[in-house]
Amino acid sequence: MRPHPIAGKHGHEDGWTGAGATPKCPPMRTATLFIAALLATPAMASPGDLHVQGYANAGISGSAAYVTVHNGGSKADRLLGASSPAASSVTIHQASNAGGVMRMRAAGPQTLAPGAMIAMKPGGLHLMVMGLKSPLRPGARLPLVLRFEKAGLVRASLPVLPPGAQGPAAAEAHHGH
Ligand SMILES: [Cu+2]
Repeated sequence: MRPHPIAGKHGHEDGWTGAGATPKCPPMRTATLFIAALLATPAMASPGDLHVQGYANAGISGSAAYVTVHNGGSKADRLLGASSPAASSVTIHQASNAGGVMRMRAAGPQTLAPGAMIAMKPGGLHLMVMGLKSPLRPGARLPLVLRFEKAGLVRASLPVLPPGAQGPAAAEAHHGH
């Protein structure tokens, strides 16, 4: 996916439509992931070593979610992708500021060494949530499924914060297992 410049701030807040940035994610694949998520048992996902926290921004048709994943186990893992039953697609994105112009692009799998952490934050790594089936209001929760190479599917429920809010410390994700 080619970089798409976003003038000024990173525009994931209310009103952002995602025009021109439709990810290549066939509906079939999303459906398959969702079904897999429903069938996964806690034993299959074995998320015990992966600790997920985070939050999502409020949004109308699209939003951004920010999670931190700490690997408390002794084996490396990789975050391969994500999905949500509340959205048509969730893509790992990387934002960067080049000469005052905020850009973002699809990021590949994120390696997670033992003891290490994937730390998403505004202006950096984030999850692009597109095609919300209903608007995300502050106070609601966004169901999220993270797909790992070794641990499999790890579910979380992210609190939805007002646009522009930051503060994963005040918004611990509740594991959905
Ligand atoms: Cu993005």
